[in-house]
Amino acid sequence: ANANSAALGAPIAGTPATSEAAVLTILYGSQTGNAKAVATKLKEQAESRGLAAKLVSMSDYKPTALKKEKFLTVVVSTYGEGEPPEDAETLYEFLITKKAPKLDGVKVAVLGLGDSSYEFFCQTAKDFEERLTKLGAEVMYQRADLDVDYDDEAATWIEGALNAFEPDLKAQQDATGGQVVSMPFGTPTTAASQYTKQNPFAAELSLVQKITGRDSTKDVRHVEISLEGSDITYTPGDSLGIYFLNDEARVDELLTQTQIDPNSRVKLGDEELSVRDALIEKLELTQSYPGFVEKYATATGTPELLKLVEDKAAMREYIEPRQIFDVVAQNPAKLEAQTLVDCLRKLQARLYSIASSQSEVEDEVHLTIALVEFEAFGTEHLGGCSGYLARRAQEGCKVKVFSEHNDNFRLPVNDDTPIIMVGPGTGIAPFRAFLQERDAREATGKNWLFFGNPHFTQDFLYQVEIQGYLKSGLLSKVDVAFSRDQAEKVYVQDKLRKNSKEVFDWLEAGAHFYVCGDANRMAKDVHNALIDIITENTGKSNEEADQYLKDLRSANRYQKDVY
Ligand code: 2AM
Repeated sequence: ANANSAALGAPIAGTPATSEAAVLTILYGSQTGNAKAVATKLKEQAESRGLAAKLVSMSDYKPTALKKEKFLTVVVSTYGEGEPPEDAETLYEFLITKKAPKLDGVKVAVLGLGDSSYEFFCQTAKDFEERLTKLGAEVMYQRADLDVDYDDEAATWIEGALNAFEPDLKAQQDATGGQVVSMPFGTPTTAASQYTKQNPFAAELSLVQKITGRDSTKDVRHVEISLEGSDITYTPGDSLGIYFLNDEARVDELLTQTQIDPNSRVKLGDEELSVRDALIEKLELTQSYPGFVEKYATATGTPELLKLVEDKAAMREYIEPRQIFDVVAQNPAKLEAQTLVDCLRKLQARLYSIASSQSEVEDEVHLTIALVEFEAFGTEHLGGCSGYLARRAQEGCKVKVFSEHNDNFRLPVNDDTPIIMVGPGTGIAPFRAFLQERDAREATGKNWLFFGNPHFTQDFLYQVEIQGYLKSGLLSKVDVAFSRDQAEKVYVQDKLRKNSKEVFDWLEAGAHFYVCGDANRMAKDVHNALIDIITENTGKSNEEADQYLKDLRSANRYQKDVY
């Protein structure tokens, strides 16, 4: 629940209501809402010091307004292979065009959010800082690149940055009459819950049901969780964060490999607990990342691991197939309990796109989760959260959850607006939520679903529901791509291309276009199919088609929830 106090309403294109200079402008570019949440905290902290602050999404920001800024902070995440989040793209590119203004006299500070298990960690933040300074801006406070476990460091950075900005900002404010600008921000879409990422709700896990067939190559689970007893609400398009427990058997092996007494007490922040409990409940042990290898290498003095620290490419290759469990198992060494704990980072909640609408399921929340399962070093490996839910958790047990709002993935406000949904694999999840919602609202807008998976008989997720919606007329059209049911692969983008004219007609009629699922290949291929569809139907060039899609995006009519 982080989007509540942020600027959800009218675009405020960079022109403050009162004095231009005496405002701290906070620009954020956020894919999943994390950067937005941190930016919102920065604004609140600034205002609690009596500093005027303005929070603006980069997607609502007129790039030419930059030249009017005096005090600027940028909070931006990095996504995929070092790319900016979508809402940051336009500004990001503008900064290296000839139109970008001189920024002499502008004071900036940049905060990056990222995931150090990716190669281009916080690249977008680095680029923003570099581009802004090239234009003449002066760095007021040192950039920080925050990893997934960012809460504490974000708070420290905010404090440091505000200390740096405060004297000049106060002086300007006094010089210009001392008004504190308060912007009329839009109303939040969902009420804030007392349960958050930091304070999750212990919810009952009601159902975990396999929905792929016996002979499927995949194990996909339909999961139902009860929110009864909490004040958690969600909107279709939102995600649910889940904390999971690590595999006890593997934790015990790890304790043996490091010769640590399971009952040793360790400190984690303000908490004291047994090392075994810490490893099961509180620390990341599946997703490996360079920071761990580096700390573990130093703590154990393992030469082969120390070599990796110098060689980024080798490090990537090493980490890729290994969970943290594997790194330890292959490099066993006697350690103090606290030393091991200090090598690890806090377990991060996993976020899943919600597959239900509260207008249909009330205080339940449904998810569609693929079990991450692979063979490595002669043993079966499971993903942290999906392995917990599919294999270890019992129905009826409690799981800690919170809802995460995502205003970048929303049904049209207008119920008669048509929508096109492209959701292969577990990408179907938010569209099940959309359909439930539109059904409950008796929305009259047409709904078109593109779904894909390997085999019709094994992998048609929610087949009965989808066919029911077709019959009732809620779904106007469904196109399926069962990739391996014939000699040639068929994917959702092929189905889009096959329906080129009609897809284009829907877009021209005002349809919103949604994509959910794999970011690396599928979403890119779907994007390219859209480009082709536009060029084919209009005679536009590729560049013009690209602009057509950019315009769709600015109008919030092209939205992605990809991972
Ligand atoms: P495949 O595994 O048979 O190649 C959900 O994972 C579905 O998405 C599967 O049918 C999978 O096909 C398909 N898929 C794989 N790569 C894709 C891509 N680049 N674009 C669209 N769908 C893809």
